[in-house]
Amino acid sequence: PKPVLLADYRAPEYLIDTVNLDIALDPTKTRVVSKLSIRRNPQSKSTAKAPLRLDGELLHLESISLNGKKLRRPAYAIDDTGLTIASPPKEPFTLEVTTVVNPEKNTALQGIYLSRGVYCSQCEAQGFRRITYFLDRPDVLARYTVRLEADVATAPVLLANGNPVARATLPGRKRHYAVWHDPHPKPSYLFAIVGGDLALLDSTFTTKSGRKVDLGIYVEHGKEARAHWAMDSLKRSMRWDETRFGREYDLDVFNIVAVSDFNMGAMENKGLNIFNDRLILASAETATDTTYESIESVVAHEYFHNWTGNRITCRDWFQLCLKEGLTVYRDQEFSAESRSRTVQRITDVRQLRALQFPEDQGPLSHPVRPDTYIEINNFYTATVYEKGAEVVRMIETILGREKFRAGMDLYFERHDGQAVTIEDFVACFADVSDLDFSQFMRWYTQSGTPELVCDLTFDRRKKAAELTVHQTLKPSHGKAKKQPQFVPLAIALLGENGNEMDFTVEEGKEIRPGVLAITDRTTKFRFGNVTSRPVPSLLRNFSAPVNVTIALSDDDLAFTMHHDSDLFNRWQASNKYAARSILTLLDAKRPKPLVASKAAKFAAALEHALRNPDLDDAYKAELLKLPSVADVSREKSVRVDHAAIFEAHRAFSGAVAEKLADTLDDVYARTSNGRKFSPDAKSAGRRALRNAALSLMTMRGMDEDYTRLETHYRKSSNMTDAAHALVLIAGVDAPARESVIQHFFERWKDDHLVIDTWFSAQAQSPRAETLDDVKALCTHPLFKITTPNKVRALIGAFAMGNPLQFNRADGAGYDFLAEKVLAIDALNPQVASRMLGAFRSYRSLEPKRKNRAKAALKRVADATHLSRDCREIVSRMLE
Ligand code: BAL
Ligand code: ZN
Repeated sequence: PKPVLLADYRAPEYLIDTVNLDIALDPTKTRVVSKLSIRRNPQSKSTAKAPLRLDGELLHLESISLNGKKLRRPAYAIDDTGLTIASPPKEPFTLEVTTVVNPEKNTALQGIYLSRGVYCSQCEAQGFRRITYFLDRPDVLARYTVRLEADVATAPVLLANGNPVARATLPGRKRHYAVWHDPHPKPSYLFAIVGGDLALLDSTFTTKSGRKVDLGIYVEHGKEARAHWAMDSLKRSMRWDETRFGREYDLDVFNIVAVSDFNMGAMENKGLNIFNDRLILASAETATDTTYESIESVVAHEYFHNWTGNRITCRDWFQLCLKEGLTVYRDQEFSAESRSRTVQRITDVRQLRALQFPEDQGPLSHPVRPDTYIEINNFYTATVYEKGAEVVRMIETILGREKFRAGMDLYFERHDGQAVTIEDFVACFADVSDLDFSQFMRWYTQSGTPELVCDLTFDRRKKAAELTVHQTLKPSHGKAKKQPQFVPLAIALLGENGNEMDFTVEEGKEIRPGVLAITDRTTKFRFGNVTSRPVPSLLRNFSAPVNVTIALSDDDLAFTMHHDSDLFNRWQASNKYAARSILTLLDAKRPKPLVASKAAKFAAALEHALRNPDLDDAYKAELLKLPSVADVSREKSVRVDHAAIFEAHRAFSGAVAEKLADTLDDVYARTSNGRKFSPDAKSAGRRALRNAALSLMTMRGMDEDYTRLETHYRKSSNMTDAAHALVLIAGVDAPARESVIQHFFERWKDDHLVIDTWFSAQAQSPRAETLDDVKALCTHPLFKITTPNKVRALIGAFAMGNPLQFNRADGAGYDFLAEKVLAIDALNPQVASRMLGAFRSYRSLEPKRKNRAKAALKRVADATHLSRDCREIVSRMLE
C-alpha cells in the first residue's frame, strides 16, 4: 500500500451537512439506510469537475439513489475501498444509500460488532466506512440524526450520540426503535451506537450555568454496583473541567457503556463514550488500586475530549496529537490534583520512559506529529499520546500557568466547531505571549529523545559556576540531520546544607526563575553567587522529555535523595542510583563484594527517606519500587542480555532487602490492613507502600519471605493485596505457588475481568517454565483469542511484561510471539500489530538474541496474508 503523506493534504471537494441514519440491528444482517445532504466545498481549490469518492469497506450495497432517483452503473462504481459517483450535480444534493453489514463476523472490532451479545461500534480512526459509504475523514463535520431499531428482547437499550428524541415499540411488540439527534457537527469517527440488554447506573450533574445533565453508565446486569467509582470520577471530571479550564458540558445527556470486547481502552464518541469494561468496573474485591486510578483517569480523559477533540477536532489524522497529547496532559493534571502531584508525575514519567523512550530509540521512532503513515491505527502510540502530553506541558512550563490558560481560552474561542492543526494550536500560545514558537515546533516534527550531556564547573574563588549543555539528537529513519530543539531545563543548585542556592544567571537565558532555555547544540550558562560547591538538581519535575547526563557521584545522588526540595528529583536520584549500581555489577570482576558495598550505601540512603515522617506513603512506595529489569535494560541500551541483567538485579535487590530488613519489617507492620477498604489516595498509598515492602522483602528468597507472601495472599481482603501477592508468588518457586494459583482460579473463574489477572500473573513469571505455561494457557477454556483483553492479559503480558522469558536465549519467546501475531492478524489486525510492538527494541539486543528476533520478524514478513497494520510495522522493523 502507498503511504499517506501530510504534504498531500487537500481540503475535501465535498462537504456533508446532515446525516440521517436508519440502522436496523441484526446479528448477521444489520441494514443501514443513510441519507446524506452533500454539497461542493466552496473552500476546495479544485475547479475541475470533481467526482464524489466516498470511503467504504466490507459493505454489501443494496441500493443507491441521488435526489430520490435510483442510480445505476455506470453512474456509480464500487471497489474494495469505496464508491465513486462520476458526475454528481453541481448544486447541493441528497444521496441515499442502503448497505448491509455483519456484526457477528466482525472480529476486527471496527464498525458495528457484537460484544457478549451487545451491539456496539468503534469508528476511530476509520471504522465509519465499515458502517456506510461516507467522507470518512475528520475535517468533514456533519449533524447526525440516528434511528436505531432492534429486538426488544435482546436490545432493550438503544443509544446513539446526542440527545434522545423519540422511542416507541413497533406493531407486534417484538421490535422497537429510538431516535437520537446530535446538534453538534462532528466528524464520523465520533459516531457511535449501542444496542443491548444492559443495566443502568444513573445520576445527574448540574453544570456551572445550571444545565441539568442526565448521566448514565450502562454495564452488564449485576455489575451496577461496580460502576459507582466511574460515576464519581465522571462527576469530578465534569466539575474540574469547569474550574480549571472553564469548559462546560453541552448536551442533555452523557452516557458511558462498558463492553467486554474493545480494541482500545475507551472511546470519546460525542455524548456516548464506549469503554472497555476493564476501565469502568471496580469494587474492592475485584479491582486493584491501579485499576481504580486508571478508571479515574480514563473516564476523565474521555470526558475531557468533549472539548479537546470533539468540539475542536483534528483537520487530518497527522494531527492526532492535537487532541491526544492535549487530552493526556489534561487527564494527568486532573489526576495530579485529585491525588499527589509528585506521585502522579513519577507515574507519568515512568510510563513515558517505559513506553515512549524505547519507541523513540528503535525502528518505530516517529515524530509527535508524524508526516507519513500507511495504517493510521499504528499511530495511536506512546509518542503521540505521552510525548504529545509532555510537549503541551512544556508550553505550560515556558508560559506559566496563567498565560497557558489564556492560550487555552483563546484556542477554545477561536477554533470551536473547527477541524484544525498543530500550527493553529501553538499559534494561540504565541499570540497570548508574543513569544516565538518556531523552534519549539521541532518537538512536533522531529523524532527521537534529545540527549543533554551536561558539565558543571565551580570556581570557589569567584563564587561562580558554569554549566555547559551539549544537545544531540540521533538520526532516525528518513532524517539524518536534526536541528537542536528548544528545551526548558528546570534547575536548582543545592548548597552544602542541602538548601537551594540563591544564584544569579549571568550568562545564558532564563525563561523564568529556575528554568533555563536550551537552544543550541552547545548552550552555556554562568551562575554567580554560588557560595559553595553545588550539587546540581537538573530537569526538575522532568521539565522536558529528554535524557540528561551529568557526572554525579554516588554521594551526590544520596545527597540529592536527602535534600532536594523537588521531590520528583529525589525519586529520580534514587532510581538512577539503583539502576547504575545494578549496571556496574554486570561488568564486575568480583561481583559479590561489590554487591554488598553498593547495596549497603544505597540502602542507607533509602532508609533515611523511609524514616522521614514528612514523606507520604504513596511517595515512599515509589522510592521502594527499585527500577525493574526492563528499566535497567533501557539504561544499558546496547548488547542487552536480559538474563545477565536479571541476575544482577536480583543480587542487588536481595542485598538491599537484607540490609533494610528491620526497616521493611517496620513498614510492613505499620501499614498492615484491617481498615475498611477505601479507594482514596491516602489509603491506596498505604497499600502501595506495604506491597512495595513485600516485593522487596521477597527478593531475599528466604523461607520466611515465602511464608509471609502466602499469608499476605490468604489474608488479603481486597484485590490490590491479593493480586500483588499472586504476581509475586507466581514468579518464585515458593511451596504454596501452585495452591495459591489454583485458589485464585477457583475464586474468580466466573469473573471474566478478574481472571485476566490470573493469566497475566503466570505470563509475567520469570521462571524458566513460563513459556510452556503460556502455551498451555492459550488452550485454556477461558482464553479467547478474539477478545483483545485476553490476548493482552496472556500474550501481551508475556511479550511486553516479561523481559527475561520473552528474551530467552534460544529465541523460543520470539518464535511464539510471531506465531501468535499471525493467528491474531487474521482476526484482528489492530491487536496483532500492537503485539508486534514487543519487538521494537530488538536491535539493541546482544547479537544472538538480535538475530533470533530478526528471524522471527522475517517469518511474519514472509506470511502471504498479512494485514496492512502488521505489514507496516514489520517492514519498518526490518528496514
Ligand atoms: N481516541 C481514542 C481513545 C482515546 O484516546 O481516548
Ligand atoms: Zn484520547
